[in-house]
Amino acid sequence: MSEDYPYWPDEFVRKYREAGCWRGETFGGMLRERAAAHGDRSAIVGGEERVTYAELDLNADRLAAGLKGLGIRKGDRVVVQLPNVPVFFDVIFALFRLGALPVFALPLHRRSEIVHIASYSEAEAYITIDKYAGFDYRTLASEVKAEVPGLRHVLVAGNPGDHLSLEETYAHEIPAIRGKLHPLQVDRSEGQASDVREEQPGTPDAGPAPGDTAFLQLSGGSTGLPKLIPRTHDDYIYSLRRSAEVCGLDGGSVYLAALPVAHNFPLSSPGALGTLYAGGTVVLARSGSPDEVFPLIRKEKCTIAAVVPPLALVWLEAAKTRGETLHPLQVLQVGGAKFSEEAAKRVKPELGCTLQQVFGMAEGLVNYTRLDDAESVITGTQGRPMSPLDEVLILDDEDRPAAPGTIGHLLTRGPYTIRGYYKAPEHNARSFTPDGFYRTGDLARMTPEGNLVVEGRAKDQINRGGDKVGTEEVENHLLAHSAVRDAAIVSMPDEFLGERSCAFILSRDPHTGGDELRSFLRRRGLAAYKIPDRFEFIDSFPQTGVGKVSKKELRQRIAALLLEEAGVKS
Ligand code: OOB
Repeated sequence: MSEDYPYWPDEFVRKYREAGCWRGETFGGMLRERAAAHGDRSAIVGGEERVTYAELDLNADRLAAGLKGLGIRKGDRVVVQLPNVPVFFDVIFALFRLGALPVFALPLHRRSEIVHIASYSEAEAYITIDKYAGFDYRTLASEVKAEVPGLRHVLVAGNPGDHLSLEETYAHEIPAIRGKLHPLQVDRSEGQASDVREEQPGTPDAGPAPGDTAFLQLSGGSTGLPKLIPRTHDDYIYSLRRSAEVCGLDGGSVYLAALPVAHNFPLSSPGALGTLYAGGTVVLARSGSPDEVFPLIRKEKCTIAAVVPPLALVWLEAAKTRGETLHPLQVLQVGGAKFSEEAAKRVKPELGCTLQQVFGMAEGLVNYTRLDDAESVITGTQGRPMSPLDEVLILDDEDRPAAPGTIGHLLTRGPYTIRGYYKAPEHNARSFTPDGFYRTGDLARMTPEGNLVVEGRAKDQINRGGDKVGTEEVENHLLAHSAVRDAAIVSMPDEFLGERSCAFILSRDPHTGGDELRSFLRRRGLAAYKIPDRFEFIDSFPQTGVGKVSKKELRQRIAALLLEEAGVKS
């Protein structure tokens, strides 16, 4: 395994295989098997489109053949920035079959983020859509292409403008490959099953092996720029299978994707991919708006949906105003950020479905409250690890075990938690212990029954209702402004989003205000959710004992100011 993609040591590989976590499956093989078992069943529903398993399987082959024709090969990275449209699944399964790696971007990402991930991953191609939610991705793609010379192809779903048409890339004929893909063929050289495609007799064109990296996810970021998270077929498929079990999914399940499907939560917890693994149907919503989602739940008879806490609040308010429940929805998953206990208690009586709290991370570990847990566990905790092989530690500041039940740093290791970020050895040395535990940066405590309660965060990140903002990334952008001598971004409490961001600025120029800095960040192509919600101009930063900026004190300052302002208003 290349050093760019840190992998588990042999003893753990053996352990996870022997325990039956890693079964040698690949995504290409998984889809082929599902299409063979129930080809006529709906796999994806989006707008007026309904795609069966057999169609998805065929589309993936046709697109894989077309992408191969463009020169995209096993191991190549391809930035995928698509919203909740059925073609997202054609694209990712086509890339999985080729063994090329989707690098998942979110629809809200803009030039700064896409340029960063395309250059960091040395991507060959960028696949996006023409327009969506009022934004023209073709213009963004042109800007990105101009800044990232290595990017050879831009493919656009819909009207491609100056770029390549994604639709026209699908091969009309699949060169003698259908029926010849053996989903679980044993690759004797490595003793693992692999996804082998024989294109011409005698010229085997091997797909990825189960231990290969399947894709790269973006981390929330804390220090420096966001890192890329390499997930293998083996580890991710295990997380899907186990998530589907914990969430009781089967062939009759209908999953409503109201969050952007490229994010790890709606993708895999159990998300769209877990639903496909279980043979169910994925219904794609364009937004989380109750006007769209409530009728869609009824029409498609959705059984499970996933939201972030602010969206849960919107749904609760809308249900109250309309005098409706979410019937026939059975399970509402809430995760990505802390869900307040008061709001959690309202879900069952007001929405008529079971709440499941989900505390996960793109790096791996996912905790769920179980559907049959006591109500106090469901509303008062963030659940427990999904796998019996997940190892969880709660440590004090000196890396010693914290006293039982007290708050400490959460670390984890397990069969679907990465051992390191892609191409980031220095960062990995800080984010992982020598024996491979990932330092989540979360502060948590464990209840006597073994459930986790998230109590805060040690990492320098802001969780804006589930959208993660690495403060250093934004501070560096601000430092590029001539009027900014120094910048420190901290979270401030917010009733709706949980947290918003406040930038404290040491200014060189009293005439430069928040509006100018806001539009400066926008011009630099930063995603809107990363732009500070508030700017405070001060003369000096409070310091810690060792002379670092005391973000703790800045947080206290802005919280006090907010209270004062609220007092003045009321
Ligand atoms: C999910 O993944 P990421 O990578 O966007 O963010 C992970 C971080 C966690 O380290 C934690 O700080 C926070 O998001 N978080 C929560 C939470 N769920 C995530 N904090 C409090 N309560 C929760 N329930 O956000 C993610 C990935 C898979 C499943 C669910 C969420």
